[in-house]
Amino acid sequence: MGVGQLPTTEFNDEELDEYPESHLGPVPRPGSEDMIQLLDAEGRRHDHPVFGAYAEALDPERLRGFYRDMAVVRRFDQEATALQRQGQLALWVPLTGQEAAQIGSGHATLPEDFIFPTYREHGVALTRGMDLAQLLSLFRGVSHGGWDPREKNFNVYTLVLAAQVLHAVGYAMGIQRDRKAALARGEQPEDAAVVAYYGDGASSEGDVHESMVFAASYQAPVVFFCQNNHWAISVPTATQTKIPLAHRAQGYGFPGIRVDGNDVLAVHAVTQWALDRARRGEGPVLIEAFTYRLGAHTTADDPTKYRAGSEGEQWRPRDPLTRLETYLKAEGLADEAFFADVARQGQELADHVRETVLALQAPTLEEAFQHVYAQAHPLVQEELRWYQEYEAGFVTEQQSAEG
Ligand SMILES: Cc1ncc(C[n+]2csc(CCOP(=O)(O)OP(=O)(O)O)c2C)c(N)n1
Ligand SMILES: [Mg+2]
Repeated sequence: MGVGQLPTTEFNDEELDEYPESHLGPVPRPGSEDMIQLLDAEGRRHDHPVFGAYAEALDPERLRGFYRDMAVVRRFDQEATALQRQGQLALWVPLTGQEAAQIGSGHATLPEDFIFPTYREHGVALTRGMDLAQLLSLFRGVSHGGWDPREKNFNVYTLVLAAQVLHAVGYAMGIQRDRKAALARGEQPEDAAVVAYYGDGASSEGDVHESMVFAASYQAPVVFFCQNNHWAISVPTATQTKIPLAHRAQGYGFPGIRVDGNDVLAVHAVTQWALDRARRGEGPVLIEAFTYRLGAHTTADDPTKYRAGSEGEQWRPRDPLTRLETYLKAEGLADEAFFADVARQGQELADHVRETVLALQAPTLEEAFQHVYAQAHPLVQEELRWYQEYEAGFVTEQQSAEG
């Protein structure tokens, strides 16, 4: 195959017309032509027959809140990257470019919903009210998880691609069964739903297929939120799929929507629509958030080795923060004092994160063996004893100094 024939991210819209209408559900045909967008790259608002109302319902305070969170999490991302470069973290996974996809979807969730993130969902963590300093204990290597998933209904980060998608569907099926049991007892349970985050690369994992089959079969209250940031480390999305990822939902029999992932209003609207639907018991939805990873895959990666700089230049004008800033200013919804305050809040968070991370203590040997099982396990205890004896066999610095 010559270089000219290499796959691209362009799709043939004529072929898409062959998809049967009945499989699409009550939403506009997904695809490159029909990507949902409510705020374009120039900061202009657009209406939409289904999703426009969700954006209309947002008051100026919430719009400013979306901007603030996107800006603050970007500042957090810079600080974490700096901490890694200064040797304080083993690794960092930057989110820059994906703020709208994360802040928009995260703000569509309710406290009772349960979130299954990958390793990059720092923006979603912020919307859940997490202390972002907690995220860094994992990347400093002082914790196996970093936080209690039950505190904010935000699962621990999962580095095994797509594993959390299975967990999410299992959890959603659990919600269904608990709900049924509660109703049988005459109680009125909360209508909670689940969001499973994963990437374009992870979409190729068999786990995602199995998850979608189960979710469809049991009408599980789950939203599959795929952030298509165009790269799986060095592999472009075009290698993972020959059709828009959102179209895969048709094969499972539930709606798939492609949304402009850099448009926080559209992402919020589409996710809220999908979550409402899931909470009503109408089953899963797949959302493909079309976005772009502006930075490296991780701090261990050098994207200049595999992608052209011109690609980033194409995406920079589509920056999720710029378009909302333009809109807020044009509509007179935010003044300079607001933007200065956002910058101050970002700096405050960065200072807090730095201070907290530098003070993090390494776990004791005993702590490192905890939480393998819910209850104490004889094999783990035996391994701990062996390790303690092994460690005790070393000469300490003090003994060595004393000769
Ligand atoms: C099961 C599994 N296979 C391979 C890897 C190595 N790996 C880590 S991240 C990554 C790319 C993931 O790309 P994508 O799903 O698009 O998410 P993104 O990193 O772009 O957010 C790979 C291959 C892994 N962590 N787990
Ligand atoms: Mg990706």
